[in-house]
Amino acid sequence: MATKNEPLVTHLYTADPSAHVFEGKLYIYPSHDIDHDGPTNDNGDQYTMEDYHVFSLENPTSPCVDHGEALHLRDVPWASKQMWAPDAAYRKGTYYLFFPARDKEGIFRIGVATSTSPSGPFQAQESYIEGSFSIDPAVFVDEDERAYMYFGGLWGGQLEKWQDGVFQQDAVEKGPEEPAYGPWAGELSVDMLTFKSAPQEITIIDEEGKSILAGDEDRRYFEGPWMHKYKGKYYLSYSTGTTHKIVYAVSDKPCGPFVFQGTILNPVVGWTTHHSIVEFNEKWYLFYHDASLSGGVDHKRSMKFTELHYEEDGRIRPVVL
Ligand code: FUB
Repeated sequence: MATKNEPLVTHLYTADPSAHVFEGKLYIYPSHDIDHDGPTNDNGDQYTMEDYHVFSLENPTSPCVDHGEALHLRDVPWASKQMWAPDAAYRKGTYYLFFPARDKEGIFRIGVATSTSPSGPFQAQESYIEGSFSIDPAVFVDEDERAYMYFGGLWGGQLEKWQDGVFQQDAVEKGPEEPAYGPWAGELSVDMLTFKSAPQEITIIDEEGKSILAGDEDRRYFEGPWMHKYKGKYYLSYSTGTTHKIVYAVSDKPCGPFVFQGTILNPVVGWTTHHSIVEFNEKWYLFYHDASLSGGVDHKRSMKFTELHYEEDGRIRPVVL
């Protein structure tokens, strides 16, 4: 059993935990970090992951169970390397594992694999989702059963290279006074394997209705989107990357525009920060990672969780670890 701010497991390095309640249990879909001595850079070459394990908790005080390898790179026909932050969803008897990886040309795409069990094993589709790009898929199924995928990450995640709808290796990054890059969102078809319509970029604005700017590194989107709904409002939370925070913005609609609210989690040990938010038995939990177990090695991270609280007005109380 993990205690507050302790790794959920210590036999593997795990990161980017996406938590869901399936079949009455908490299931966690993290990245599986690999130990190596290769290069570390802004392109994210240090994140060399090759497979996914699925984990579960009967409840927040029970031991974390490792269900073993659920999908390996060798079984994904279109992918070449770097299986980064995944997510999972359920619809009509099938579990879907969504995951980013580089294709054979080195371009990040988002794929999907299916299983009849939340713990896998998952069977990958022949190709990535048509029209997908970049990293960090987060799939949200709304109360009306419509499913949306949120995705995108700067730098190693290549988001800034897709601004004209095609991959441009030499795309010029936006200046600090320009509106920031947003995450993208696309509604999924009922088969959960394709986009129903082309994904669109999401706008994040401040309380005066002005766009958050690219130079506003304490508030602008970097990577790791997550969507949840609380009292009828849509909460988009994400990592600010270079300032290492988890922050959030709120909207009345699933695809925004979203109004920036504040910080959920201040910087943790390690460069990246990545989270998910889930309700279980009428309590809310933040799943996150840090690199404390490895002594601060950025690509050797451990998933953790803590309870999350809302204020009366719907604001999220910043987490104190
Ligand atoms: O785990 C690899 C990458 O690091 C993820 O895709 C990002 O969100 C960051 O956590």
